[in-house]
Amino acid sequence: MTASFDVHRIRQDFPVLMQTIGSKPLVYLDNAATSQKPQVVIDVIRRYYAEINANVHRGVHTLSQKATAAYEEARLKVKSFINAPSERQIIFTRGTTDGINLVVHCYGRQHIGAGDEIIISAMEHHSNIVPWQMLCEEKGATLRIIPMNERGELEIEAYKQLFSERTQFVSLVHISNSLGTVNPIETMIQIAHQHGVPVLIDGAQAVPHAPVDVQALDCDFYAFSGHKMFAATGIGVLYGKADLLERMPPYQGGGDMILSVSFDKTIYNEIPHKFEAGTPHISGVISLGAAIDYLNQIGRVAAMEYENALLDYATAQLADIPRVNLIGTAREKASIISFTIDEVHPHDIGTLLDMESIAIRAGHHCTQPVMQWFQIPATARASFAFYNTYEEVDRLVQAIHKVIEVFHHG
Ligand code: 7TS
Repeated sequence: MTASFDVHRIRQDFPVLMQTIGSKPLVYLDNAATSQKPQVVIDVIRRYYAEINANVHRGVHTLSQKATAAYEEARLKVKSFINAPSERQIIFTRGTTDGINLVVHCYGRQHIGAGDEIIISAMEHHSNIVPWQMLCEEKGATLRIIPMNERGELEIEAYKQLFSERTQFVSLVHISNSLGTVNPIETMIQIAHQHGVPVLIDGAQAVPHAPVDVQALDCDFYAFSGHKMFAATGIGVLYGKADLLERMPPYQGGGDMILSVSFDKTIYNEIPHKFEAGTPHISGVISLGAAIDYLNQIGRVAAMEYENALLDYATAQLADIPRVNLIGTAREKASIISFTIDEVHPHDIGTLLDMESIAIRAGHHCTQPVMQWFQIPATARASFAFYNTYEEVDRLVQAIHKVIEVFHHG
């Protein structure tokens, strides 16, 4: 337990957490799906619309200048947050899914052809499978899959064997949303680079949980979502190495992504604007800046250590309950626990926990191949954030006992 982390004070910052559902205080354990928003993030969105709403990059008037300054200031905050070399390498997207699709569309379609191979892992979210499958279908390329073991850890020796002359790209999840596995991406990126192959990292679950340094990782692309890191929905970030981004064609055509347009010739804007066609999600971007300020203020490492301690506490208790099976027991894990209960469908677990005012997710978590690997239809998943408490873990454990009671002795 980290004594320096005052979770009860932190919780006061999140108005959603203050409510009761039915007669009991809400226990929100669905943070991997989306996180709650601190008051400072909510305030910044309200203030933007109440005081400075204007379009960016196009007006000489005061409000437009203020909106543009706030928008570009948020880009600088993201740059520092992930230690990117330059703000030119920070592209605002709709989220992780959009960032991955951008890379597939703008990099993949240029560099991947018939007979080529793309390596992904057995634990990818659908958003890091389906866009690559679509590209393979279009180009006649093939997906190669890094296998995992029964703990839900990727097999690094098998990964090394997957590389061939035809390997053009590696796309990997940093932290698995259904298993909680933290992948050794630094090593995996190095291995890909030894073969001259670029790597995209899906950081949707990693950025909310741990400090990320894109230069230390040396990844070529890194995608994540604002809504999972305490900012608004509909906003995300794609980081890319500058030389790759500069050589890539635009994603969509429209306003803001051009320097000049005539019917004879259009000249595209510089990065990152080349990839941000149309009016962006201005309030979302500003909310992301506020979420970053908030995370820096509470202390990223302290929050991560607290979450990890909470994970250990919850795992030890759940592992002790007869008929509960933990799915995903990697040695390196983040604060996500997937589980099943013998002869109880995960959806029934979710419904019964909801009756106890405990929000978890039940389903395949957009990782159907993971479910197929474990030969289960779905899991129940509790995912923690730094605002969750030990008391909430106790309530989860009690409620699971109750589910077992209902199904096995009822
Ligand atoms: N990659 C991972 C690892 C994810 O967990 C998710 C969303 C995505 C990509 C897609 O992010 P989006 O913001 O573009 O939708 N994961 C989940 C989840 O676990 N439950 O709901 C959404």
